[in-house]
Amino acid sequence: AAARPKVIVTGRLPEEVERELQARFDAQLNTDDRPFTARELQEALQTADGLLTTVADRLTAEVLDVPSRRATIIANYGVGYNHIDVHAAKALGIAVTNTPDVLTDCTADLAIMLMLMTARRAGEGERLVRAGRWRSWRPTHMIGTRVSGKTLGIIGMGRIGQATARRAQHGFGMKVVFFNRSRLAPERLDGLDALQCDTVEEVLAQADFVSLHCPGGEETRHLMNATRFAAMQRHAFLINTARGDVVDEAALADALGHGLIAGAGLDVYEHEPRVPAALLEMENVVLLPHLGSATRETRTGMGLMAVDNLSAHFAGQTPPNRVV
Ligand code: 8YV
Repeated sequence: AAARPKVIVTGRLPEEVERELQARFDAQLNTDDRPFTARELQEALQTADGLLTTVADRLTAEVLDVPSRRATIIANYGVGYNHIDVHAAKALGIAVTNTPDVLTDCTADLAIMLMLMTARRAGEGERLVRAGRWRSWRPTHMIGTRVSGKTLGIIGMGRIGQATARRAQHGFGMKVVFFNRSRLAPERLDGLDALQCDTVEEVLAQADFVSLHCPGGEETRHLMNATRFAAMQRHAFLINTARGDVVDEAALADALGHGLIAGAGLDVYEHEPRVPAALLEMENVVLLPHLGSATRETRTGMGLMAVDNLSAHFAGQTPPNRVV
């Protein structure tokens, strides 16, 4: 029998996924769960037929363009792939795949959770109780902001943006306004009642909550900058479950510091796992460690999807979720 394709896995994955990888490939699992260095990624590209990578791996043009490369596919664990230079991969003839759809619901759930947490001061309240600083119930204690019936502004109306909008509209009776880089035909909204804006500014001017759902990378880098924060309503909140680089973190800290916006709920950061010190001090900011897809069900689904992409590629087919 022909040798099984060799696959190097850069992160620890759910058990079921690791079992499947071992069943189908000559899989080298990352048992100590430590992120790969650039050098280790290059060695992996030289010694394996395929890599299964995560958002923790920086696959720059320099890393990809390694001499005597053996790998012909990078199956990314995650829908976002701005950590992979896909233009370089394409030029080198390396296939790249991602894992859309399976994480849409859980990421949208998390966006809603951040919206509720910031508006209702959940993190702050929890810290207070745990610190033993809750003295008594008082009518004016820790007053938050009503979510139901407010206006949600979505930047990036793809799968996750729409799933978030649907939850907001059906669960909380919110009005939805949105901006998408290419204008969406009404039938693409699948019955969702949402007002499409021509500019980001139009969304910012109306929204009580602004939730980011666009991809990261050059095109959207610092889309939320000082000018855009100034264009938000002073009582509005920013929610980011997309990518850290969509937000200019220094400008965000500034806007929060000067009361230009009311608060922020963040799951992603410009330089993960680093979080700006200024944000750590602010009670009106909720900070999560990139948990959007972090449920047992979704993480397993993502893994099995990556495995299927690898299988199809090694069988000489176009992988179902090919990006390039
Ligand atoms: C993952 C994500 O946690 O899919 C994405 O784009 O950000 C998350 O689902 C991460 O990408 C894992 O590699």
